[in-house]
Amino acid sequence: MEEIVDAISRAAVRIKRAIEFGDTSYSKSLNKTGDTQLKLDIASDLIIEEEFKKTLCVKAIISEEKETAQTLNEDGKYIVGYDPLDGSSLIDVNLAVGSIFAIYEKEADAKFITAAVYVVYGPRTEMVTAIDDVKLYRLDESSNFKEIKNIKLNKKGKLNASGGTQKGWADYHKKLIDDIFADGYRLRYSGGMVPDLHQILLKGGGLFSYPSTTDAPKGKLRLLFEVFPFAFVFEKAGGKAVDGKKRLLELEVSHIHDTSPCFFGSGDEIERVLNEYAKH
Ligand code: P6P
Repeated sequence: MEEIVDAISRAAVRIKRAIEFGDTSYSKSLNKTGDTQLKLDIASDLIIEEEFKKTLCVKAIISEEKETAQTLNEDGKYIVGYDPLDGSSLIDVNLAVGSIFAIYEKEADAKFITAAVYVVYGPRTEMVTAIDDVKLYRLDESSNFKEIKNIKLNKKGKLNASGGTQKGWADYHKKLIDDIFADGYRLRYSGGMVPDLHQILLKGGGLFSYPSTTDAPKGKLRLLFEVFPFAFVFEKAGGKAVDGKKRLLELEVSHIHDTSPCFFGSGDEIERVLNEYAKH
């Protein structure tokens, strides 16, 4: 596992430089989910592939930017699902973006996830690893990630990151979100999953939601390389992660680009979600 974190650290340093000084224009190609790819999406994906190719314990990789899985080292133990540059469309307005990694043994499935790592490219470059516990690292002036602290969620938080097109929300979802704001929670939503969830983890808790909507009935966020890794991080940090009815880490995957409605948060906030959604 240390080899994988080292590979991600090397890739993160290279991707940080590509974001700061690279070509931020759009390419002519689309990814599997139909998003037009930034040249940076493609460059970041290539950087990560190159670093994992040197990491013999990585058997295969599944990238959000590619249609199918790729075998790298036949005798490897792990399969890594990753989103190389999540929220990349925010780069041209200079907002934080991130890379997300789920590490699976045997096969890419929630029941075989053994670790999760994400990197936030913001005013500072930070990395969070969830293996046995959740640790925060920060890139220092010599481009090394230094351990800062362990991350633990409080039982209840103050932030509410309410995603998804609001005109497409179910009435009961709108009631849930309005009730949370009526209790004094603060809206914190940038449109970047990584910084939005990072903020909730570091500010002690709250709720991030990307529900089923009329325009995205199965939600928008991808199971293998966005939802499962953050569900693993939140549960290891003492929080919970559900689809409205059940644990996200109990969901089955039928296609590598499957999505799901998702809620990540502190225990109290997730209980509110489950109570409201149980009525429908
Ligand atoms: P919306 C970025 O495109 C992303 O995949 C996640 O990073 C983010 O949480 C979500 O989409 C934002 O979606 O519909 O609010 O723009």
